[in-house]
Amino acid sequence: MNIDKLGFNKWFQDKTDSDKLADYHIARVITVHKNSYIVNNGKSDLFAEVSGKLTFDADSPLDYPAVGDWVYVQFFNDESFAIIHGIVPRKSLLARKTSGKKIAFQLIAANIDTAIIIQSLDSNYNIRRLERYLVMINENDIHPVVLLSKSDLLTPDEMDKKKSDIHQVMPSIQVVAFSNKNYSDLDRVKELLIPGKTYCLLGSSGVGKTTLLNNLINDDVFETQTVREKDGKGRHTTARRQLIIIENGAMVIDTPGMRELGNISVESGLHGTFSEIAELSDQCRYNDCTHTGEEGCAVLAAVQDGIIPGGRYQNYIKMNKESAYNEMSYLEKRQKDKQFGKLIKSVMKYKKKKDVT
Ligand SMILES: Nc1nc2c(ncn2[C@@H]2O[C@H](COP(=O)(O)OP(=O)(O)OP(=O)(O)O)[C@@H](O)[C@H]2O)c(=O)[nH]1
Ligand SMILES: [Mg+2]
Ligand SMILES: [Zn+2]
Repeated sequence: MNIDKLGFNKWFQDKTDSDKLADYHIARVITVHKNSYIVNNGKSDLFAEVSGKLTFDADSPLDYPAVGDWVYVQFFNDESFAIIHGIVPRKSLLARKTSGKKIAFQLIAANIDTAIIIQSLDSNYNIRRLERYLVMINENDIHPVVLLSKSDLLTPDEMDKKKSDIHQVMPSIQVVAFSNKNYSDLDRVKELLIPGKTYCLLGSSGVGKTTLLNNLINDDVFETQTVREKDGKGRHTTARRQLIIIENGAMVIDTPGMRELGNISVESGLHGTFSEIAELSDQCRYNDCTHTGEEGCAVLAAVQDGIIPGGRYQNYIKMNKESAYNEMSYLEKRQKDKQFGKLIKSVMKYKKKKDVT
């Protein structure tokens, strides 16, 4: 095998710094541990660490390698160990803003061609959550596909209803329902995976991402775990992101289920996912309409007429707000938080006073 088979195509060749190729080799990051990596150079897997200079120069988590990244490496000990010196420009990046005061990013994966969002057809199925995933993916210019797992739990009619509910709000998205248990339509899932392309499995803990991967490689290599009886939630079994090459030569990245998908929205992703709202806003009376109560708002009118489902509208407004908050500068945010802190303090004082009198 060589690195072309791992997906190193012309796009990356053109972006590679030829000076660096005099000193370094190219490899792909296939596993990210806490402070170390496993890379593959087209021949074998090697343990790797980043160079001191890379750490020193890094300003944010975005400057560190993610699973799927192409990196410049130096080999040691007969190609059994590697030092990562730099990252080849990324074609795409799945990252999300983490919640909390500081604006920080968590890298999910790099150089993904298609993101596979998995929801299971039990209590996990949720169109609003699907929209949130799509916003994250749209903003990163990655092709999305939806898989509905655990189809064995539903009748064909119930399943068709859930599929058509998705298509009602997202007409063009590809949706495939399948089962890891009785293998129904597993072939259709396999057909989605093209050799040389990179896929990333996304979805809540317990939906069956790792079980699917085990089915794709016909082996129980990776650990899975039953879902808690009480609330149907998974237990966060997969702890790290790793890239696996399946039989036909497609590459699949398994990820740990995300606890929450807050704070990820950015303008372009929102507009891509809620395109009918973006289009309607041209017809609002005011240019800066927030669609929350203005007169002559075309979006609100469409909600009232039932053209846009209420839940979808609420989700849009909520994500829009989060996006505005995230795009504030760090200082602005701190000020806002401070103001909020002051407000809390004065309320507490007031309460105390009241308690005393
Ligand atoms: N009935 C049914 N159960 C399934 C199906 N797919 C997965 N499961 C079960 O769901 C549980 C969770 O599966 P995992 O593959 O560990 O889920 P995961 O998405 O990898 O979860 P995390 O690693 O925690 O993110 C396991 O007990 C699986 O056997 C399916 O299609 N039908
Ligand atoms: Mg897993
Ligand atoms: Zn409006």
